[in-house]
Amino acid sequence: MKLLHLIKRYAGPYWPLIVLVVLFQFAQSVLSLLLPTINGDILNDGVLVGNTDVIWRLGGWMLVVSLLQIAANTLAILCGAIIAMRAGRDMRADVFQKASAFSEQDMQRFGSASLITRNTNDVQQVQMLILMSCTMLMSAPMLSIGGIVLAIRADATLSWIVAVAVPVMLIVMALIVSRLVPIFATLQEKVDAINRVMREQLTGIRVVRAFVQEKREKRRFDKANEDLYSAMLRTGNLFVLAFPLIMLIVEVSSVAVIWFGGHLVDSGELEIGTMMIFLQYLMQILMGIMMMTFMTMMIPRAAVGARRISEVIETEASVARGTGSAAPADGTVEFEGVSFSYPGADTPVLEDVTFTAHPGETVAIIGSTGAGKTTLVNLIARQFDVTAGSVRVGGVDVRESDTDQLWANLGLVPQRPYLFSGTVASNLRFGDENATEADLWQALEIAQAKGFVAEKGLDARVAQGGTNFSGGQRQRLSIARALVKRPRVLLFDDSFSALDTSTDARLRAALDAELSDITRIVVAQRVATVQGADRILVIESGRILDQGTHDELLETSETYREIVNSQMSVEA
Ligand code: M5T
Ligand code: MG
Repeated sequence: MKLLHLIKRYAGPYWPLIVLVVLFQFAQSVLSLLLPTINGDILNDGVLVGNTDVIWRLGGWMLVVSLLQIAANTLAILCGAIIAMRAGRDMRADVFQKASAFSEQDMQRFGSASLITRNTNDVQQVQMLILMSCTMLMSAPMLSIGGIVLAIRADATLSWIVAVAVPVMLIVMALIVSRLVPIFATLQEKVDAINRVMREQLTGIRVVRAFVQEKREKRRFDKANEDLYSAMLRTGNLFVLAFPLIMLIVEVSSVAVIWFGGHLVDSGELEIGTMMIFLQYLMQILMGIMMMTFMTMMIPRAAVGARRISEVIETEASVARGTGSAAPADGTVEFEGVSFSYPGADTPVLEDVTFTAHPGETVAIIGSTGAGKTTLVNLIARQFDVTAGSVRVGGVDVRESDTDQLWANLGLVPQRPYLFSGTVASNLRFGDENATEADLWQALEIAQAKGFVAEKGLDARVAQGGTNFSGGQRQRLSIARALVKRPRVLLFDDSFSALDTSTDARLRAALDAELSDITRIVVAQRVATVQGADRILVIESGRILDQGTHDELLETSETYREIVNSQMSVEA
């Protein structure tokens, strides 16, 4: 079972603490079982009356045993808490690390909301179970079984009460557990649903407002919320029912002991102390059963959590990290007969793409929406693996090169630039932690971002996703971030689209002047952006239709001429 496996894996390393927990639980149970006997002996001892010496001695003895029992219990809980918290910490670290390595495809499979629930709520369930086990996995059965044995030994004539109370308790508990388990099993998914809806709405809040869809979205959230509410309410109802039932069984059986025991005491067949011993053991037995029940109830919820955690931990990221040790020798990017289809799709997005970009060259890619430009760029960064052919960077197939080395050589400016919460400087230093302020300013200058950053300073706050910057500012910051890295290959995926034409032109001029030895691959929609490139690839439906310089293409390529004409007429 996944749960056991997970507990073994994450609590296992703390085995010295587990040994301590077992010892403390054992000590605590033995001491608890000892108490009623001492207690009863005091009552049975006729000499007690008026004999202060004996009272002090036996009373003191009881006090010592109780204190020892409390100490053992406290230590067991303390060690248990340490084990559980550490196991939880380690689990979260592993889930985070796994999720960070996930490719786009894996992310889509789990969904980010679910990954977050898995790493918080699910881990918490397993952690709780570990904690509960550490406090009572051993003491609960010891108390009930030891209690039964000692109660029977104390007085066989009252034992039939145990024989009735224990099965009744077991049946009631079994009924409650059997009702709770199915509800518990679905709780996690409902928490997931809440997170998913809330996350989506917060991300898309502007769209929701602009389209006046707040009511609809609210209904969607209410439904998920209502779902969780009613499931929680049902568990609550069962608990409310459980406690009075348990108390009823406990009280009725103590009344029975006193009633029947009282008669026996009356007729001189039973000593009053023995009756008290019996009564206290009966309580311990019932308490033990109750504790075991609560543990049993935790198991299904924790098991669901464990399954969901294991799914993440056991998933091999679909694009494995390169195993090879080869590092790219230079900035050459080569595509050789590359075809690619997205997993699960039947039509290829790229077909038989072949081209080479040498260090210092600018290769531009132009083509209509959905032509496969982003896909092509992502293949260089090995976000996906090619279906056929090969992609080589610096002469090494990307699948055979060391992934960290590969990425260290690439500076990617994604189509949708993402900035992290922090400051402008902390975002730029993603490229190189040790970059000096002068380096940062230089990069900002090339990226034409110096103007607006200078106003706010390098320590200007950046909101999550960079939402407090305009689209064009974000693009330029993410260009600067790639430049700080000083890579051998720069990949611009439509990175100039949000810039006005004059900023675009200045940016390209600065890039040409400063980065003459760097390979540049520029995806663009605007002819002006690609015009000066050493080679322009015109792609359509994943195929390279034509390639050449601007002037050559004007001569040879029908499609390129159409693109040029369409943009001329718009601008004219
Ligand atoms: C090309 C499909 C998409 C399109 C084709 C990124 C991505 C794309 N596709 C997927 O199925 N899954 C994905 O994760 O691939 O898409 P593209 O490469 O993004 O095209 P583009 O960059 O040329 O387009 P644009 O709009 O950025 O100019 O059919 O469905
Ligand atoms: Mg794109």
